[in-house]
Amino acid sequence: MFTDEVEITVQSGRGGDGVVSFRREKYIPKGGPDGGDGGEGGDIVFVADRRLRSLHQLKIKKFFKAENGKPGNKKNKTGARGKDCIIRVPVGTIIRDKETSRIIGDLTEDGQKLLLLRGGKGGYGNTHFASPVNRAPKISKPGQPGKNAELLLRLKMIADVGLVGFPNAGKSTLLSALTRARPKVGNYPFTTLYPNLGVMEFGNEKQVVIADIPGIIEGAHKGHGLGIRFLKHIERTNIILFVIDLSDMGINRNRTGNFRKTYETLENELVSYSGILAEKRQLIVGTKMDIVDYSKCEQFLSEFPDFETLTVSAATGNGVDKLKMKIVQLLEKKDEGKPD
Ligand SMILES: Nc1nc2c(ncn2[C@@H]2O[C@H](COP(=O)(O)OP(=O)(O)OP(=O)(O)O)[C@@H](O)[C@H]2O)c(=O)[nH]1
Ligand SMILES: [Mg+2]
Repeated sequence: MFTDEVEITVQSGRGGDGVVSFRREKYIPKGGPDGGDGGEGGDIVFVADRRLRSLHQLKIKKFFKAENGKPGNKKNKTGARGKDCIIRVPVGTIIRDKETSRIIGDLTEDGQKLLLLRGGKGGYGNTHFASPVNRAPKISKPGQPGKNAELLLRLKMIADVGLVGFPNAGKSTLLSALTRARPKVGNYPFTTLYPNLGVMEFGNEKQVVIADIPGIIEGAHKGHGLGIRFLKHIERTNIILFVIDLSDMGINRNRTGNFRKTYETLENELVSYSGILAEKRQLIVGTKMDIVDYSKCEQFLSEFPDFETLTVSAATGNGVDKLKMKIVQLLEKKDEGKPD
C-alpha cells in the first residue's frame, strides 16, 4: 500500500524518579545518603531511510512512544536511560504540527535525523539534597514527564527527474529501461497507481533519481482520472520528462496524432496544479519508436523545434543511452534556467 499522508501521535519518555537511600556498611552505623538520580526518558527521533517508499507503516501504528527512564539506584547509581523511539520515514517526508501546520522538519537526505521531542529529565536522588544541616535527607524528586505531539506527515518524494505522460504512454517501461526499478507495466491505462522511484547509474559515480507517477489526463486538475494528487511527488524534481507515445495507441488515439497538442494538454495540467512545475526544465521524449515509421519520429521532432527532445524505444533500448546522457547534461546545467 502506498500512503503519502498520515497523522500520528508521538510521546517522549518520562524521566525516571530519583530515590531515597542510605549507605549501609559494616561497622558504619549511619551511612550518608546514596540515592541515585532517575534516568532520562527516551527521545522521539525521525530518520530518513531511502529504502522506504511510503508512510503506510506509520498509518497502521499511529501512536509512538519512547521508553521511560528507570528510577535511580542505591550507591548513587543513575537509573538507565529510556530507549529512544526511532521513527523511520522515506526521504522527502515533511513533518508538521497538526494543529498549526507549522513545518517542524523536512527530511530530504538519506540518513538525516531529526530529534523531535526530548525525553523528560530524571529526578534527583536524595544525595543531591544533603547539606551540613541535613545530612540525612529523605527527599528525592520525581522524573519530568515526557512530551506529546500530534503530527501530520506528508511525503513529497525527492527525485532529479519526474516522468509525466498520458496513461499507457510508456513511462514505467522507460523507468525500467533507465534504472533497475521494475514497476508494473501493462497495455492498459492506469497500470501505475502510485509513484515509483528508480536510480539511474551514469558512469561510475553519477546517480540520478527518477520518479514515475500515474498517468495524467485532460481535466486531471478537476479530478479526472487519478487526478493530480501525485503531482506533489514531482514538485521537487529538477527536470520534468514528458513521455509521449509516438504510436499514439493509448486512450488519446483519436484526439492526438498531434504530439504538440499532447504536450500542451499535459503542460496545462501541471501548470493548473502549481506554478512551481511551470518553472522546471523540460525534456520531451517520444517513445515506442520501434513500432512506428521513421517519418513519425521526424514529425515529432519537427513539432518541438524549440525544446530539448529525443526519440527512444524503451522496449529495444534504442536511444536510451543518449537519453541518459541528455538527462545528465541537463542536470548539470540546471541552474542556467529553462529553455523557452
Ligand atoms: N513496442 C513498445 N512498446 C512499449 C514501449 N514502451 C512501453 N510499451 C508498451 O506500452 C504499454 C504501456 O506501457 P507502460 O510502461 O505501462 O505505460 P505507462 O505510461 O507507465 O502507463 P500507466 O502507468 O498506465 O500510466 C505496455 O504494453 C508496454 O509494453 C516501447 O518502447 N516499445
Ligand atoms: Mg506506469
